[in-house]
Amino acid sequence: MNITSSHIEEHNKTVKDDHQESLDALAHQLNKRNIDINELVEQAGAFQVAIPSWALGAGGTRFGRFAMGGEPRSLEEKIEDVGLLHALNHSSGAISLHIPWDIPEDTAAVKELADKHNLVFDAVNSNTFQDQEDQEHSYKYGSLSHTKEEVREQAIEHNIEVIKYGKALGSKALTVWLADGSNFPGQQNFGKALRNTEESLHKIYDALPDDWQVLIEYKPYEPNFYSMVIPDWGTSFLLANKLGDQAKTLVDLGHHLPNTNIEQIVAILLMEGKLGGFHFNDSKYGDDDLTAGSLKPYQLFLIFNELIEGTDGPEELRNQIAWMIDASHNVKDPLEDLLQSVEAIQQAYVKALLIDRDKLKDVREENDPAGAQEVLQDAFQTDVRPLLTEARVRHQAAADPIQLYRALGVRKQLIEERGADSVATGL
Ligand code: PSV
Ligand code: MN
Ligand code: MN
Repeated sequence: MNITSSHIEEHNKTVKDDHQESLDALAHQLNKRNIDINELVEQAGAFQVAIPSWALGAGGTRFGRFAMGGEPRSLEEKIEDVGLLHALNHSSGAISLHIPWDIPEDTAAVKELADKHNLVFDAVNSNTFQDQEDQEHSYKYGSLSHTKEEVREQAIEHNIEVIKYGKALGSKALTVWLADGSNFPGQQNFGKALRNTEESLHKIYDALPDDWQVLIEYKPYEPNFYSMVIPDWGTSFLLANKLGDQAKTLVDLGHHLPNTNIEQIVAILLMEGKLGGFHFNDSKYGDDDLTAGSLKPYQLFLIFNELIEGTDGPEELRNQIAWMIDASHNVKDPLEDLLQSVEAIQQAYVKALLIDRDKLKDVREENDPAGAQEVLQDAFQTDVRPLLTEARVRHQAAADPIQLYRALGVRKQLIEERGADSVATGL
């Protein structure tokens, strides 16, 4: 399945007049606020969010998985799927791989295929939360934190191998998410488990190329429901500080207890130069159940407000942080879902760029909380969709990606090519 430039042009022609009308109205509105719409269109068009290789199939829950057909059966097909997304929205120009789910047999060929789709490789992810067939020691009771040295060594070796794959593909970061923890009180010595993790991470850190980063994720619960070895940002931050400048914290929006003030965490990590990456998703009950921005778009906006506040400009912000989606759903077409996620993230980003920073500074100085809310709402309530459409059109992508995806019957064609019962590899 290929989306060609004529598919795009045809589609864009059909929405051209309507789009122009909405864009002019928005430009007029922004002009009155002394905001140049073209500059924002440029910023929006430059924003890229990496797609995780594990989000391209129907994820399922522990109660079942309902394959949707046409799911990618190999790493090559996963790259093709991300290529489709990028052709449609021009903002999904990177893919994040999970090893060993996505072992590139021939790295040069895989890189060439990605190049063909204008994709680069974002952070590579290790997997020490599952046992593989040919594995000597089990991770049932942990990996980098394990009580037994031989298990820790095996997990360290795996991470070093993941770095090697990433190097060959041009990645610049390793993301470590540990499932390590305990299920019952008394099962684990908390201090010892953390110390073991720190020592193991040190060995991985020593194998890191100079221009790489290691991103440490945290998660308060699951798969262990009593304790996790890296449960929160404080523990991740602690480890990142002990390791050195190349180690940073990764914030996954789904990895917080209810009502956590994530934007404040973001602000503090940024201030300390330790915010390395993001995993975007949304959630009502836990982890990555919902599409980014589908439930709490205001929270997403507040997070971007802190991101912009804490960096020296949009370009610096874009380059400083690894942006990625981390989601897995049971019933949506994952490609449609990912298009929606990227759009929601871009909306939050652009709306945060609209905030009148001088005014915000003034009302804060004057201790005027109502004034601060007015400033934020002025930006948040602006409908920036025409601006994002314009960014896509200017980059020869689809004015309305989902509309074109459906009009072209992409899923139907993928089912014809790959079969109605094809299930994504990995997971
Ligand atoms: C498990 O919670 C998880 O969703 C983490 O967020 C990781 O980033 C992801 O899986 C892939 O390992
Ligand atoms: Mn994650
Ligand atoms: Mn997660």
